[in-house]
Amino acid sequence: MDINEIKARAEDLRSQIIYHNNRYYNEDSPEISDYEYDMLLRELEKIESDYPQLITPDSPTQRVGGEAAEKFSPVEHTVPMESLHDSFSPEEIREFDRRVRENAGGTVYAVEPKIDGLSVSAEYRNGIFVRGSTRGDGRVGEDITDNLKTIRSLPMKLTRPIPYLEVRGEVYMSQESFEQLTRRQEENEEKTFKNPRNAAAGSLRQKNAAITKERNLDIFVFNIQQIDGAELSGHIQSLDFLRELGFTTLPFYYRCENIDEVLARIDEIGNMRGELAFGIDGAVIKADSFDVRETLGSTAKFPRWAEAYKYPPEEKETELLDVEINVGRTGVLTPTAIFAPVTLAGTTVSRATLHNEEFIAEKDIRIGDTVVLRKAGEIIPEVVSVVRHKDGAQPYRMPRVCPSCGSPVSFENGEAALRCTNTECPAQLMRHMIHFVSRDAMDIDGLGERILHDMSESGLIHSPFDLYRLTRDDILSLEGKKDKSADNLISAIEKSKSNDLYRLVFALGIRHIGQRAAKLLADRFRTLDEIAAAKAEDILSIEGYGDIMAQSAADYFAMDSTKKMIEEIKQLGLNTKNLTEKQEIKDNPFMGKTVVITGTLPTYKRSEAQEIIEKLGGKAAGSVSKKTDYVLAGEAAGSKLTKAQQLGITIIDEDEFRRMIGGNI
Ligand code: 0OX
Repeated sequence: MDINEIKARAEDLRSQIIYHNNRYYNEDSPEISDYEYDMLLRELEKIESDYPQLITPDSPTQRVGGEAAEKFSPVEHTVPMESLHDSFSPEEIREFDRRVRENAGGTVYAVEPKIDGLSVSAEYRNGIFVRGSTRGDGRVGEDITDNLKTIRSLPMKLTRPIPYLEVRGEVYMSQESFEQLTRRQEENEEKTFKNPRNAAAGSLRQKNAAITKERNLDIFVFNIQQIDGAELSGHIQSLDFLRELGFTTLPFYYRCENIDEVLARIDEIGNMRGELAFGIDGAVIKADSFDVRETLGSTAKFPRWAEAYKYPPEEKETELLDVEINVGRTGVLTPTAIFAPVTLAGTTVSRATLHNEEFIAEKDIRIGDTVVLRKAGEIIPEVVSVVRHKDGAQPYRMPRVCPSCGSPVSFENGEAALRCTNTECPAQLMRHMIHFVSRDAMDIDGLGERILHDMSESGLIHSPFDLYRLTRDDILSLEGKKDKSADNLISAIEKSKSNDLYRLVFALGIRHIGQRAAKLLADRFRTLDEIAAAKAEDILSIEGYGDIMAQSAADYFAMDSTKKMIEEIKQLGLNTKNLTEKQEIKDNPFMGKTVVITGTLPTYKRSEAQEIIEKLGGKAAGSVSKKTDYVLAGEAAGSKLTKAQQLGITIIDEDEFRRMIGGNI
């Protein structure tokens, strides 16, 4: 390559890296594996080190990592939260050791797993947790105190009132919590996270800490950043000390006398991958002695006393035996690859989703192919590529009829997914039934997939509401059902009639309406009839609702079949009211009034002001019309304010708003 080609390659790498940085740090939705990303960065670093004249000030190699986002207030790190330099081979680790010995003499090393999560800082005064922040770019992070408070494994009070302590740890989501979250998101047709790390990132940087809490995050603490009130001389000693204070430190770490021991431990940790309850993306090797660390110091970006070792993702070849098509609750046909079983990252893999027809065509996947499999984020198996086609194998095409009911299938609204067009499709009914009775929905005990299947086969149920018409004899007519279990089932079904409204709304299985969205609907409109009468714009004014969700809910309730179903629900005696009491409210200027909030208020967040208006019996709407009573306007209020002025609507600012609330809140 001549210098112009090299320059062009560097530019190409830079733009790829910047793009993937954004997908990773800001959108929590990476497109390539960490390993592939590391390889891009490596190649760029190599070019820049061979041709320093090609380094640009905005090159991603010149920055430490993610930039602090604007959602949260900034926290300056007094002690920088440095990142680790990556090694990809034992030779590089030996080089690291050589540099350490040359500059600081011999040292004991600690080798530990590199947890695949997010680095955070937690500060304590007199033993009490006072502030938490993300790493950000290493110098300035984001204040996530409230979010960290929801993590049960982070102590809020230490066993000793150390005057001041700042620790660093890695927040992560366990494999189990990730799988649970993914299952829930899939059931609700919500976007899923690619891997536990992204799920942890997306959950931690939530403005609403209640969401963080639901996500079950955990933390391993691995470093003391600052301390007043204790003297420590080495890493392993400080981990022991942190444990005594009540922290969950790294689950294992090894003391190594020399580099051969270090490499053996790195191998050992590598072999554990896939069997651990948490994801790791490498191992970390650290000089143990704090004196040695001080002697070595840091470069502009990394400490010289620590090094990360990154394992390549495990990949295996196997044969694609078949493609199975499943029909989901909303009729989506999903292709699943069935492989000759292989062991990958500790578990046997024989299935992987092929997503949709587009994915299959892009990789030209055919039955009989030899394919490369790997586990994305160490967990979810995915087809990386096709190695070779079997002789005579034909391109795979998704069926054009539903494999369950034989009805035609079609692509809707330019989506990649194929859907069965038959609303009465038995496979859809099954998925719908399973969702309806599930724990987060109507929570009916004793109705597993098997019995629902039997009920459907014997014609006892054609819709979820047929459950409420079942008699004891109906249930006894099913194979293997005894008196007692029939009684239990009848009473579980009966009990579910008095569920709170949001459960019923969620159970309906409206596209894009998950449990949280269902709860918001029930809280806002209070009865099923009111929800059904709401217009898309009323629904859109609910904080947390976007266009697609609001339109989906409005379309669903506008259907004649839904209207009929609501009558049926009432006839069957299911509760259709929100059972959570609204607070008793005194008469006040917002009672029964419609208020539109626009612009940025000086102190209230929009959601807070909205909540207050609703608590006072008012309605917060999304757009200004003649029916609007007040417009609460803050800074940079735009077209809504102009429209309100044109319509002569009373405009109030935050001060006026506070006066109007008076002693009510
Ligand atoms: C981890 C992890 C991350 C301390 C100073 C530079 C890096 N993800 O598990 N970082 C560090 O060390 C810091 N150790 C770890 N185990």
